[in-house]
Amino acid sequence: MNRRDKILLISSSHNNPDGSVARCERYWTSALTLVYLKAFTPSGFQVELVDDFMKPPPQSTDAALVGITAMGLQIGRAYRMADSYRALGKTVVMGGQWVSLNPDQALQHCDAIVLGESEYAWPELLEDFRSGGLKKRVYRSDRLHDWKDLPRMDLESLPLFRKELMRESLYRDYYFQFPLLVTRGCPFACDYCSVAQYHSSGFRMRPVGDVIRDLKDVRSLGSRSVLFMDDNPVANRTYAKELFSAMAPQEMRWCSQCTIQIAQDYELLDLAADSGCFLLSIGFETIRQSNLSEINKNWAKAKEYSEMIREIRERGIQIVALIMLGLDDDAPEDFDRTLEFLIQNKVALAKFHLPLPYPGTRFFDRMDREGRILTRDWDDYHYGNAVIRPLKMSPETAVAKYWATYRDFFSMRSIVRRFLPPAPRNLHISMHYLLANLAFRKLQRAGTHPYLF
Ligand code: B12
Repeated sequence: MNRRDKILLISSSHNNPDGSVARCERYWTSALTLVYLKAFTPSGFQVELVDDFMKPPPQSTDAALVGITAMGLQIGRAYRMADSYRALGKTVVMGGQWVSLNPDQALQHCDAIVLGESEYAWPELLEDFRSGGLKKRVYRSDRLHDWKDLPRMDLESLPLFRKELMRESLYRDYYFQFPLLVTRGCPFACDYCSVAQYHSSGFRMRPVGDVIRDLKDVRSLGSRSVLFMDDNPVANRTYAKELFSAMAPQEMRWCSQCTIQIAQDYELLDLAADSGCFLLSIGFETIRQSNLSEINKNWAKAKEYSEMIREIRERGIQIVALIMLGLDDDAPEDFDRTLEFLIQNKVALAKFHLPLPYPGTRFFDRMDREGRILTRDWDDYHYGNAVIRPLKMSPETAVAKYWATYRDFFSMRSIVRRFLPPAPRNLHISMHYLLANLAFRKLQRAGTHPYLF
């Protein structure tokens, strides 16, 4: 039986190269997408949330409508799931960044898509569905939500959150980093970035008071640790300073993705540290300025990176460096130079990426024009694959150097050089990431990618 008042919302996982589905027993954080959509669902619908990363979505369901979200590498599996639910007679809808940048491709697999932000389009789609059926194949709202007074999200229903495990853990504060929405988008227009494309380089902020309300909700769940669901929370310095000042008395710990802009203003950096920032994932991308120019990220200055990293570390904030290897001006030796740079600058963790052009970005269009796209099988779109032909080496060399760089990043010598002496502030955080390095080293030595893609 198909129930029109029941919705199954799925966050897709991805397929491993051997075809198995990537799964985990517990995870350190969660996206907010599912609970956010649930919060915007009109009353009268029953909503079931499944993160495919944790458990397989039900093969049979009485829900008439299935909504699927996917990021990056997950899109291939998401499309296959959409096809199979449609074969069961379900109405399938999809949304998110990949889908919004590639609407025609997505529409081959589902009945309708929500293009762009869905705060208004999602309820409209559901009302259409309830009152007889979808009226459009593409739902797109003509206005953006002002992001004030967002409905409260049911964080306990996050499928990846295992409350009982968190409560039992000695490492409770590190165990699960609750997702927190603060800002959306980024004003820059780096060519490879789907966020820039999706938000047309727009940037929006939630009122500081609303963010503090959500922080208190997390606190009431017994946690002091949050991860911003942001792309660049410091894009507006005045706002970021106000936010961090308001966060400090809450005595929470937080981590986030952000740009190196955070280290262009030491007052901002001090406030971030004092408000509980312990880890930042920063897209340095490359230590060659010519490469930064190539990807339209010339606003970042590679020659300033060392000093900026030192300033961040001195304040007790650890860094995850996001690095692209094999950009157009990189020769194989540049992989080694970059590795040495990360070691010398005592970077806690690094995530290496061979250049991966997401369709719908300017980077993809350029690679396509230059005839350098090597595969259009989206399951291949992970960071250890040569998806584009590099200019100064063969794809095979790029892949071999990629894995060698990971191996050497997690060598004992590298770990010792990166963690000794430890950062002067927040010694326990340094120790935590030292242990994390040893765990990733073990995975890497066992032949597994140190991080889940
Ligand atoms: C949290 C997060 C994660 C977590 C997810 C854990 C989990 N499974 O729950 C972790 C850290 C594991 C992760 C991993 C990855 N991530 Co991620 N992640 C995010 C992050 C920071 C927040 C997502 C979020 O909650 N946003 C808040 C919600 C409310 O916004 P939203 O998801 O965009 O949803 C809105 C709309 O898009 C729309 N919508 C979205 N989906 C759907 C579906 C339906 C049916 C409808 C109606 C609407 C709709 O409605 C919402 C309201 O407007 C985003 C960045 C960002 N700012 O969103 C990146 C982001 C989504 N991730 C991205 C990527 C690439 C990845 C990885 C592939 C990276 C990698 N290392 O390989 C992996 C994939 C994981 C895997 N296993 O395969 C990219 C996606 C790019 C793209 N073109 O698809 C993003 C945008 C980051 C970036 N800057 O590039 N990620």
